Amino acid sequence: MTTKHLEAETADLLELALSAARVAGGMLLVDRPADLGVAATKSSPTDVVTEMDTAAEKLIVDFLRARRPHDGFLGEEGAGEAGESGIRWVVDPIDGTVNYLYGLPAWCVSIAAEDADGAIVGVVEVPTQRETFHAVRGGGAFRNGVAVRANTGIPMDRALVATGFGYTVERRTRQAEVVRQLLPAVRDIRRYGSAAIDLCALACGRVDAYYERGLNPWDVAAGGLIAAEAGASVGVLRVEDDGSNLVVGAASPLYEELAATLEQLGA
Ligand code: LIP
Repeated sequence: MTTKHLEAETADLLELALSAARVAGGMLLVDRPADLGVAATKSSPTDVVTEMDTAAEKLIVDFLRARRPHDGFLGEEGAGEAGESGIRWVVDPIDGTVNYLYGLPAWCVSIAAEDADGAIVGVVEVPTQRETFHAVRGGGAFRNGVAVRANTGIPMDRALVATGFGYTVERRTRQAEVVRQLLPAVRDIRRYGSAAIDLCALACGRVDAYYERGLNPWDVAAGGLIAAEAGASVGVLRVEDDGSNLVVGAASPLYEELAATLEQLGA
């Protein structure tokens, strides 16, 4: 493929990702039952969220498949197809599900297109904040169309660090211990509840660093590219026996310092 063709295809992928994220985000915002949080205290709240999650993923996958029938798919709600075009869409219809359930604003739609070298396009749509983050590999990162950069030159004891916790008791017990030891060494910790939004916050300087163990590919595919294109180093460290890895992001040299500290703490 010539460079021109490649650029045209990337632009096409970006347009599709932006459109799909906008449509799904709008649907999730408008169709969220007003009493969803109240339902949480009643019978089966998670089912309503799962229904919304599944509907949004179907909307995204149907939209993309209609336009690019030969691509592969990997989605949190089960989409999984190898495809034959060399492009795979990695979709998280709602990242920040618990926030969505409770009516908190930090949830998003995350869509990435990957080729053999990783993410080529990433879009994170945050409907409640009217924010769209996007990046194209080698082309920078943007918030509502305006270029963003990660903070640089932040020493660790001044760093605002975002993190997240897994769902199992074992994992979060260990994560709590790591936070206990890390907290005195940094400015403060933030836990928004959406890995994709954390990575976008890193990209636009709302936090200085981010780390979390045990993320799934759809949590990190789009946000990871956006943070990296904003100048942050984003690394996947310490794969453990259970297959879980530790994602760390920050601009250098904070990245190296934080990664070494997390390593020391057994994060
Ligand atoms: C969640 C993340 C959150 C993380 C959880 C979970 P979900 O994704 O974005 O930040 O701490 O482990 O993966 O379940 O809302 O799609």
